[in-house]
Amino acid sequence: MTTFPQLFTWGTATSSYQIEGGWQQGGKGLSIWDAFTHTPGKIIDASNGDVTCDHYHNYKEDIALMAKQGLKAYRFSLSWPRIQPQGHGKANKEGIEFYSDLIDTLLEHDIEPWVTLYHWDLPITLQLEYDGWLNPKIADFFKAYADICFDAFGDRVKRWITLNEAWVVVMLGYGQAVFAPGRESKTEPYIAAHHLLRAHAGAVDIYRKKYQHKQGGLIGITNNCDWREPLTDSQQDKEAAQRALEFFLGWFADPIYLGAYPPAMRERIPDKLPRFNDKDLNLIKGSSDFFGLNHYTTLYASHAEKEEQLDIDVYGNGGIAEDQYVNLSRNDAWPLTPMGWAIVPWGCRKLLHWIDQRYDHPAIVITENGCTRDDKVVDGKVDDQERIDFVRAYLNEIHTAIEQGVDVRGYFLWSFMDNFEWASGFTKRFGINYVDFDSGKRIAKSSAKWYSQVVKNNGF
Ligand code: PNW
Repeated sequence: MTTFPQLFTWGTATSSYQIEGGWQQGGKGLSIWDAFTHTPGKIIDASNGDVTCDHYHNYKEDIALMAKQGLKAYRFSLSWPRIQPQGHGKANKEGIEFYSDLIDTLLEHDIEPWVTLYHWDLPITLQLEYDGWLNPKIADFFKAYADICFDAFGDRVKRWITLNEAWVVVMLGYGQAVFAPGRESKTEPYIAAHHLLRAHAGAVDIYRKKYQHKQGGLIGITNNCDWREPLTDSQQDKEAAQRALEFFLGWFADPIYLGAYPPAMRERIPDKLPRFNDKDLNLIKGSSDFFGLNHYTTLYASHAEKEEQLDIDVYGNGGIAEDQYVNLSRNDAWPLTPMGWAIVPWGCRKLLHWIDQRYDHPAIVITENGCTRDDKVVDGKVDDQERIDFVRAYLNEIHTAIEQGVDVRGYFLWSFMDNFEWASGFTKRFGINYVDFDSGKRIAKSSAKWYSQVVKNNGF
């Protein structure tokens, strides 16, 4: 049997917009995702998160299911417009009560809450009045919002994540227009990224100054990154893969762990990259107590010599290709999930080593990993072997990395239950608990049972 370290955290994850519903209830304001989904043409199946899993009304039942499955930790996010309907100003009492009850219910079931402050549902007022993440002022708004949350929940919440996947926010939201707020630009992602980093650091600062010493929790950021494997052994391709990783994860992790944007970015796009002032940099450097990582897939990287050689948009998740001079590709032998994401478990191990070396052996928490499969319900059950195989293979590689000395402290499976998968709507199902969206019923699937065994045995 493969066993994980004694204090390893096992859990599952969700986010507010994807599961809550109750979009106009309890005094909640609107978010950019409410507006985006209600705009015809933005979501594949024209669906939205108005109701989704209706977790807002069923959270007690959902938490009871978690407990039944032996889950020890649950990562979820707070809806900023549920807490501050206008994005600034007074907190909404009903919103605070909702999350307060949810947290109490988790603790009653001995489940540790891991709370993300921002998983993409920006109050729409901040978009309309201030241009969202493009405005430097957003950092102050985020800090004030974070302060409300630490004050209201920090007596019981000991694990905080400021931002989920700043890379997705800026690349898909401000670069490629596929996520809210739906902007398409070659320069705005760098500006939005800059203010996301400043906002993160401001929230961490207030936690450390006002709360951490008395509440005793930890705070960090979660970034996402695929692995980039050099296409060939050539020096040029190796450098291309390194460059691609610096433009992906280094963009957000280098300022926090090394105090500057990565060398590849500073060399190639000095004029596009905003500069930190000393005050910002002081706050950003060292602003994460753990290294939150979401990891899903791997691509090859190869060097492009000139612009004409760039294969732009073939694999649209590489950042701004013209800035990197990197081409991405796939091995035909790699199996694909229905999302089109390649299943390459060893890429996860290599990425963990890359992080370990570059950032001097940080404590890493895998805050998301998982896959979507074409599940079918037969007689109230789902034969979910493909997802079990996926998770087992990735966990094996993570375990190998731990044996080789990488400090991995936890694993959160995405996702606790099927939910609204952003631009894919309800056409993709990541959850280990099947949700019948017509009746709102949850069906525990085979992988849910298997994963709970892993959790119980602290190994597999
Ligand atoms: C993450 N990409 O999103 C999010 O944190 C979850 O909310 C989401 O449901 C999950 O992964 C599955 O998609 C991502 O294009 C979205 O590289 C897109 C990308 C990566 C992560």
